[in-house]
Amino acid sequence: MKYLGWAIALAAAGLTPTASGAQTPTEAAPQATPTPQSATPAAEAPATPTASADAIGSQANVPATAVPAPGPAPAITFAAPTPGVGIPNGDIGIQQQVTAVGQGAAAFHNGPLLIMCAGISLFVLLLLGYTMIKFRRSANPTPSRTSHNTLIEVLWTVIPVLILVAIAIPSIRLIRAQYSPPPADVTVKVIGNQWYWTYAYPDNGGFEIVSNILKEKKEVAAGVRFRTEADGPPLLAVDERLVIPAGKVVKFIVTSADVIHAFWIPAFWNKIDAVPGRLNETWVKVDRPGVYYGQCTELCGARHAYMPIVVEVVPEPTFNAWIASKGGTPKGAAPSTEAAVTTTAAPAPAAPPAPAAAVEQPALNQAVTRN
Ligand SMILES: [Cu+2]
Repeated sequence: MKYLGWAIALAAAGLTPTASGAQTPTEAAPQATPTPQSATPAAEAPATPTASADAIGSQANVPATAVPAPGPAPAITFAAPTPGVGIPNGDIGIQQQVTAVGQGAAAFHNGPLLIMCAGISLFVLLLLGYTMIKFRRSANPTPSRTSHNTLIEVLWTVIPVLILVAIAIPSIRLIRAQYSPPPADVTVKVIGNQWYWTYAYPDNGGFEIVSNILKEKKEVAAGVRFRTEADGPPLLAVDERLVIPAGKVVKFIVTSADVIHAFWIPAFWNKIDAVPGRLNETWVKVDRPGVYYGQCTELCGARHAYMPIVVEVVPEPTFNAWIASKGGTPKGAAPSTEAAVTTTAAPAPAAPPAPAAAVEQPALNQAVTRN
């Protein structure tokens, strides 16, 4: 019955759960106002979400019967995360990197740096042990008076210098790569707020989306959108994802509307402060479509732990369609009226297709929002 209620609500208002205010309450961000009719000018859109040209593998979570034809189709179905990629999975060490800078940095850390650290630690430990045993008091009743040894002093100065130079050269090369962005294909302005993120696409019509954490089912009232497994793990799932195209240089201009936050997606190897009144810049180029999770990493107040970041990397055609569905304009294109997009990432596991699951997951239909 609840399921039927959703279907009726969709048909009557042309709204998806998020658009109808199913939003994390209280401190939740001001949501972009949905435009019930014009935002989804797809009354003729196929009733089956998977009929989208961009559906590439994972199927939409809403069965065909959930959308009463010929009403407006639910707009966006996001991909589910891929275990082990872009998401913490309990492993120690650095997350699998999906950018060239990240891969270089992780390889440098996991290879030469760890080997050097372990070697130096072991050497110092052995030296200490040797000294403690060989020069113990009982074996040396008359202590040595040696105070200088030119050779050793030169060695313990020169060798650390060489080690530091060996670390500095690849490190500086990596820093230069990180802070010398190639010309951007897409620009996203990232704004930290207490305690949510907004993402604006200035080159694509300037629309802005608001991204709030998704609460657990038991924390929200009936009918309000809650987190599902397809959204991601607890405390990391959001209602609106930051969508970027695969294989393109994406520039992030990062700032804040209130206090200092930090924008961090571990799989991208980028962490940059969001400072009020200041524009910081970082960039990524991700070839692998998928869902990548991050968090605010600057203590920014009481709900600092509740402003996660979710980036979904999609093929460029899907990205352009998503832009259009948000009321934006794909770069270099005339304003589009396309809607009813299914954004999916290739390796994502299919979400449960059972109607019962759809009842439990009213949230997967993303609202079409526009400014
Ligand atoms: Cu923050």
